[in-house]
Amino acid sequence: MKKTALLFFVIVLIISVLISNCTQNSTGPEEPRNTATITPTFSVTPTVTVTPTVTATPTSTPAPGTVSGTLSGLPASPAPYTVYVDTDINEANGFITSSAGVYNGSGGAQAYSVPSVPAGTHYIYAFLDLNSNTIPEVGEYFGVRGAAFPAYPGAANVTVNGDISAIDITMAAGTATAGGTITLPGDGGGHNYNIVVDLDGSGATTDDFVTVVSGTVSGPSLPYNLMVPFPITFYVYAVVDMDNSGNAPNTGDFVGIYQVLPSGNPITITDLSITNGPYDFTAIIMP
Ligand SMILES: [Ca+2]
Ligand SMILES: [Ca+2]
Ligand SMILES: [Ca+2]
Ligand SMILES: [Ca+2]
Repeated sequence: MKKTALLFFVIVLIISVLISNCTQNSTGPEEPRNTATITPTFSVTPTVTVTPTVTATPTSTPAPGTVSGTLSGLPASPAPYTVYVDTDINEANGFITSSAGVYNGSGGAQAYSVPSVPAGTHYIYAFLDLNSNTIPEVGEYFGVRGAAFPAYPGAANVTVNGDISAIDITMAAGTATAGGTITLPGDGGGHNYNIVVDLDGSGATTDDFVTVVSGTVSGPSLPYNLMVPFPITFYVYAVVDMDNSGNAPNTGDFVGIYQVLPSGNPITITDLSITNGPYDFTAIIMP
């Protein structure tokens, strides 16, 4: 064998031995394997069943209707009457609806009917205007459903849901519910005066007059009594027409308002069984 071949043989032998050792190592005792148990994690989502809540829908809504009844306690005098439906007991600040007619003066009672009253709970009140001037005055007749004047109900008490009948109202003659004396700046004798119960204290707005008392002055002072048929807040003022020019005040007329010029103080009455006051004040000569 040549030297080169011998060397090759030796190298092959060494490599064979090395490979043999490596094989033995790889086939030696196995190392313990990781035996940890892998537990799968499952997320269980609860199944919630939602049951829809069904709310019963009302099948009817409140309906407007006709309110009818009888006014009783009326005097033996023919006169126009008006029945009001309102959110309060105060015709002068507006009302929901009304119905007017004429009482013929017999029997002391009058049937009434107010059509197309909106659904809801309302006050119902009536006025008999003996002198047909549309102004409430002492001796004229008033009534509110649920109480007899001077009493009145503390809350609206007539509920409308369709036609409603037998809403009877007891009427009674109104008395003076407020009064006082106006001191004039001179003798106004023989001149006409107007004393106004007004919601806002301004004669520029006349649709909020509650009542007006008119007459002729007889001296330097002017006592007055008023029929305020409602438990309300109002202003009182007076004009004496010193130049006989008419109702509108002008320079030289006597003017005044309870209690101080120019704005006055409001008056609130709640007891209609007495003459509230005295609400005295002093007038001046209009500049
Ligand atoms: Ca009103
Ligand atoms: Ca009247
Ligand atoms: Ca006014
Ligand atoms: Ca005048």
